[in-house]
Amino acid sequence: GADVRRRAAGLSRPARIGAAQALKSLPLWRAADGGRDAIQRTYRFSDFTAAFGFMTRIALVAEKMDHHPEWFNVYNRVDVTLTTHDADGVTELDVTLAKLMDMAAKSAGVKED
Ligand code: H2B
Repeated sequence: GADVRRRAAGLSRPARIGAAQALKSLPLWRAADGGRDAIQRTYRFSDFTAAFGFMTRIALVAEKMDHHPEWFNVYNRVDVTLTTHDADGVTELDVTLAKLMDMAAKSAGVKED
């Protein structure tokens, strides 16, 4: 798994920083409700094609990072939850993925919040 690959590369597993710290650099994200250390954002696009195009681009990024979103799509809406399961909470990997998602969403014509 990721842990083994990261160890093989001489890297340690990412440390938990927590949602509050992560949110300092992610103005459009919020802390997950329900006592889980995770961050969430809902994206709305013009239609399903734009939403799924966004998801397709992010799927490739996530696979390369070996860091995967929890997400839920209905038509033009994508609800995203990010957390690092290996660290039992939010890490810099989630901040990095969130920023990449925000950039990809802009390219896909995300609607204003
Ligand atoms: N994604 C997320 N969000 N957190 C993880 O801890 C994680 C992951 N671990 N994707 C990876 C996969 C690991 O489970 C596999 C075995 O590489």
